Formats: sequence, C-alpha cells, structure tokens
Amino acid sequence: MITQFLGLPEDISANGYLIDQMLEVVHWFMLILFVGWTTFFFYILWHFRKKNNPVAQYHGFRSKITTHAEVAVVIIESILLLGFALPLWARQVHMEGEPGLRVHAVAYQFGWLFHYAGEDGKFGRRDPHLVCTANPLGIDWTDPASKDDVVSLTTLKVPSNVPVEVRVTSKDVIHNFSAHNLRVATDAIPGHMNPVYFTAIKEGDYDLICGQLCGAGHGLMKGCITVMPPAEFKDWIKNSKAIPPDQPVAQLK
Ligand SMILES: [Cu+2]
Repeated sequence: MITQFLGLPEDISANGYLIDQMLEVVHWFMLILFVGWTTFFFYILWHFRKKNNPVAQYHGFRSKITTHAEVAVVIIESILLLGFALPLWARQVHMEGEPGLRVHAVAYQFGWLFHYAGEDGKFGRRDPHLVCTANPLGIDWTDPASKDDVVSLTTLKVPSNVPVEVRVTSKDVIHNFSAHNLRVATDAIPGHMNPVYFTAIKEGDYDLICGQLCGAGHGLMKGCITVMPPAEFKDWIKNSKAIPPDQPVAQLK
C-alpha cells in the first residue's frame, strides 16, 4: 500500500519487501505521532487560554513528572537502538555464506564500470598506475587471474534468483550506487569497498543512478541493471572476456 502511495518503483528483490515494510511502519508511526502531538498542541492552546488564566504564572510547571518522562524516553530509546536496531542492521548488512556472484562496481565522473571475475571466479589484479583510456579499470593483464575477466561499461548484468554481492568503490569523488528496484544503495568512496547484497527475482532492465551530487555531470550517471536468466548470463560471461589493449601501456610510476 505504501509503495503505491509513495510512488516507489517496483520491488524486484527477494528481500526488498523488508525495506518496504519498514517504510510502511515508520510512516504509520509518524502519522500517529503527528495526530497525537497536534491534538496535544490544540489542547494546550485551549487549556491555557487567556480567559482561564488572566494572571501569568512565573514559576511555571512544578512537577518531577517531566524529568522522569524524559529519562524514561532516553532509556527506552537506548534499548530500542542498542538492543534491536543495531543487531537488525548488522544482520542486514552481512550476507550469510558466499554469494553466487561477486561484482566490483567502480564509479567515476561520470559513469559506471563493472568488473567481473570471469569463469575462474578470480579477479585480476587492478593497479591505479595502469589506468588509461583503453584500460579504465587499470587491470593488470599479466596477472593470470585477469585473463578471463569481464568489464562492462554502464550496464550491470546479473543472473536472476542468484545472491549477488556488489562491491562498490569510486575512482574520483564520492558517488552513490542507488538501485531503487533492488532496494539497495551505498556510497562509492575512493579507497573503500562498500558491499551491497541482493537477489533479483524479476528479469528485465532497471535503472541504476548515482545518489550523491558528484559534479556537473551527475545527472548523466544513469546506468542500467539487466537481470537475465542464469544460463544466458553464463554465456555472456563466457563470450565477453575483456580485451587487453593492443599496445602494452607503459606503467607510470
Ligand atoms: Cu556520481
């Protein structure tokens, strides 16, 4: 219901409903708080109206009850945060077991690059010194593990119904990997690998956007997530080995 009301994009992730449920609970909770506080506000306006209180009281409200209430709120909120919210968050951000597919997503001004380990499941070494136009990820082609690596520009291809881990990083400034249909988002920070986990359950093409205002071309950072049948994905990986540049590029030191 809340997805329709808020205009959220279609959920195509196995766990996305948990995010939607949380959004729904938070919105209902906020509505209850809004009605409660508004009612209280008008009650106070009416209760302390001038006609009933011709002389102002300078000593104010004298009772310990407000202090007790504030302490109680702090204790309850601490229990909610430390006892429930943080353990639940920790469970959300750690995937149990190995993912079926691991991809590196590298954001740059202004676009997305995706690095797949290929059939051997091993990522080739990447070195910032090797980055050039023909080798935007700086893959070391002398590393045997890089021989079958696959690089995809703009489009992140993933198999359906397979747990995927995307390790997100950036080549320049802070970007944000925002895949709304998968209900995941994380910052792309230079020098960091931030993981997101999802299992896409519906095949098709979906939007990937940058969720951080990262420069003049921020609006151009629209990528695509293609969810495809696992067999088709396997074929694509097999037939899409990245081509090393013809001329060996001098290593800058
Ligand atoms: Cu960006």
